[in-house]
Amino acid sequence: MEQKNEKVYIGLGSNMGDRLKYLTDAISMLKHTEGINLKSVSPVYETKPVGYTEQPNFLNCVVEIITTLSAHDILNLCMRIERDLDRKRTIRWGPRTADLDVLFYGNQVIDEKDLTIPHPRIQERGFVLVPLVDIAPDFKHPVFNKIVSELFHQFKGDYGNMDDIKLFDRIKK
Ligand code: X6L
Ligand code: MG
Ligand code: MG
Repeated sequence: MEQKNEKVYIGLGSNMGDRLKYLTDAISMLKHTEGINLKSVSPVYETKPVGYTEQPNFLNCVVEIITTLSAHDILNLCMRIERDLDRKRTIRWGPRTADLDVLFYGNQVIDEKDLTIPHPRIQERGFVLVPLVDIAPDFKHPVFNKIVSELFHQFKGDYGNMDDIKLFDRIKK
């Protein structure tokens, strides 16, 4: 039987409590899931909040995994990890212990009511693009047909404020 492995990128964020521990625990939970092989963990950046700005700074990073799980399996797993890490959904775009967003699922384009892949805002968010460039500069966005380093170059011209993002730490794989 055919067993497909997909390269998947997940963006992680935290801006409550022990932010680095929440990111580390989320990555550990991904890594210990059957059907997931953790390939790469980007550096962790401290970033100014975007969207709803009256909240604490975030820590953000991106991981690459190889997986036999479906896109929906990955989405459900990310939501379960958020719940296990005590994420409460009160204010939209408000503070959270752990946020896991599926950025890419291989080169697949998925547009369903509960799941849009690639994540529709990758190209506008420094806190996603900067760590993504670190681990996947040559990965091609399947909608824009541009590689991540090109999206980042464009971001700096269109939206970017590189003062809003600073290298913070590293998490061991
Ligand atoms: C107008 C209206 C312009 C809304 C932008 C941007 C909304 C980003 C939500 C927006 C708008 C978001 C993080 C964050 C959030 C994070 C940092 C979001 C969802 N998550 N800021 N803000 N890191 N630095 O992970 O991304 S809320
Ligand atoms: Mg998010
Ligand atoms: Mg999210």
